[in-house]
Parts: sequence; structure tokens; C-alpha cells
Amino acid sequence: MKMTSKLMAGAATMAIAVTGALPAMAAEKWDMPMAYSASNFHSENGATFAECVTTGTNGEIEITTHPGGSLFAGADIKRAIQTGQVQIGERLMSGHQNENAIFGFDSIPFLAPSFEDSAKLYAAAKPKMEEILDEQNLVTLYAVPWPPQGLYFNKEVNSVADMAGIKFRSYNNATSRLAELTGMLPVTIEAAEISQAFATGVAESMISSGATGYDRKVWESLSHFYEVDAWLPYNYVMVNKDVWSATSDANKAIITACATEAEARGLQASKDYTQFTMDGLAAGGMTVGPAGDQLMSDLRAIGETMTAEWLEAAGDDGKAIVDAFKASQ
Ligand code: PCA
Repeated sequence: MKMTSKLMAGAATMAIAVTGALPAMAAEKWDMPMAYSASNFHSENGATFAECVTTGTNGEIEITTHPGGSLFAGADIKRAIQTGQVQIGERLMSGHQNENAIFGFDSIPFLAPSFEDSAKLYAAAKPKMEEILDEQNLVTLYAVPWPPQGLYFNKEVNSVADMAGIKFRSYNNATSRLAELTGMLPVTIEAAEISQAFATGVAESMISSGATGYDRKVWESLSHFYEVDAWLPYNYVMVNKDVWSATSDANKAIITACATEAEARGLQASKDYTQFTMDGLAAGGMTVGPAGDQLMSDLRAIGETMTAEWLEAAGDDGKAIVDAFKASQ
């Protein structure tokens, strides 16, 4: 529902009447769009971060989260922050691999398949990522990985040959490419829409975390989850650079402290959620377990192709990230 300006003026007059005076300094309101459901750990973590900022700044900056793609759909969130339509937001960065191959550093199959490795890969990529985002008018506050990515199907699958012709839900370039290389048919769908897509047969399969399948109750349509541990993609919380520059040093310090806490809390939640959500998928009736040997060796071969393609697309900067990651292992 949209309030008319007359109604809003009325509400403001009432607020003044109740509080007795105008506040000394108008509180700044920051809207924070997020693409994933309110119950998802990233969204819960974002809500806690928002509270931390609102309380820490004594309400000088009040952040309101908008989960589930309710304010902007996932694909539009980054641009909305860049252009100042919103002050802050969260986005799966690999969703923008088509803008810059570097953004896909975290979706290279089998390069960094554990939480430990992925933290090292993220650290290796961070300076370059922040430089690119800075050029796009964005300041990164914190980033949190999703749990390891596995494959969902509505039937038993033991090899890549078994995947031929399946309609596959993708969420970034890497997942679309994986579909092509496995003979599946990619269709890009936001996480917020997948329950519907699976229920209506628009998609029959996806690669994602146990977390997303659990949040979207995919057991209502799908039967198998294979642990593949392909990669751990990162969600980034970013603020518009002009908004950041106009923020007082005291408030910047508070926001940065809240972000540091959110990064650690989010990582822990991602780890805790991994087994919890796979148990949840099983409790929902799905067959959950490691992918078989044939499937894994087929996927590894495809992973090599995708790694070579990414290195080619990401050039010297991409190579430098992978080299720095390998040196840190
Ligand atoms: N969930 C998100 C991205 C990665 C993940 O685990 C999704 O499926 O859209």
C-alpha cells in the first residue's frame, strides 16, 4: 500500500504531537534490499547487522532490510546501490560475472571446495574485487559464503550422461555454463522464484547449497541432493560510495565494527547451516548423500574446462588471484 502525501503529512504531524518536538537531527534511513528469503541465514545476519548499526548510531542511521527480493530482485540490487536508488544492499557477486570475469572467482568448480579453502581464495581475491567495486561506486562492508554447492534432481543421477536434456535452474554464468557442458538446458531463475519453478516443471534441477533447497522446501518437487562441493559463492553487502563518503567518521567506525561482526557471524552460520539443512532435506523425504564416483569424475573433467575458460576470460588479474590462493594453501 502506498501512502498519499496528505496521509503521510498527517502521520508526521501526529508523530510530532506525540513526541512533542522535531528530532535535533533528522535520522537517515537506509534501505537494504536482499534477494533471499527472510529465514535464510544471510538475511537473518543482515537483519542483525542492520539492528547493530541502528542501535550503534543511536538511530542516526536506521537500516531497514527488505529480504526475499521484495524491494529489488537479486539481479537488480547491485545497480540500485551503484546508482543511489538505495543506500546499501546484498548481492551474490558471481551473478555479475558477465560484467567482469573476476566477479566469478568464487564459482570455479573444485578450486576451493571447503570453507577453509574458500576463505583463502576470498582473501586472495579481495584487493582486486574491492578495486573493481570501488570503480563502480561501491564500498564493500562484508561478504559471507554460501555453503558448498551440490546438485539437485528429481531422479537418481549417477553420471553426466544421466543429465542430458534436464531443465536446469542457473543463478550465474558459471551455472549456465555447467548446464551447457553437461547437456542440460539452463534457465536463469532467482532463488525467490524456485519453489514455483520446480512445482510447475519450468526447472527440474539446480546446483545450490543445502541451505537454499531447505529454505525453498524443494522436497515438494525434487527427490535427490548430491553433495558435490563444487564451490562456495559469496554474498556481498555493499554501500553506495557517495553515501559512504557523506557518513561521519564516528558512524563509519560503528558500521565497520558491525560489518566485521556480521562477517564472522555469517561465516559461522553458513558452516552450522550446512549439515542442518542437509538433514532438513532428508527429513523432507529427499535422498541426500555424496555424488557417486562416475558423476564426480565426469564433473571434474567439466570443472577443468570451466577453470581454463575462466582463466582465459579473467586474464592476468585472474591468474594472479589463483596464484596467490595457491601460494596461501
Ligand atoms: N544459494 C543461492 C546462491 C548459492 C546458494 O547456495 C541460489 O541458489 O540462488
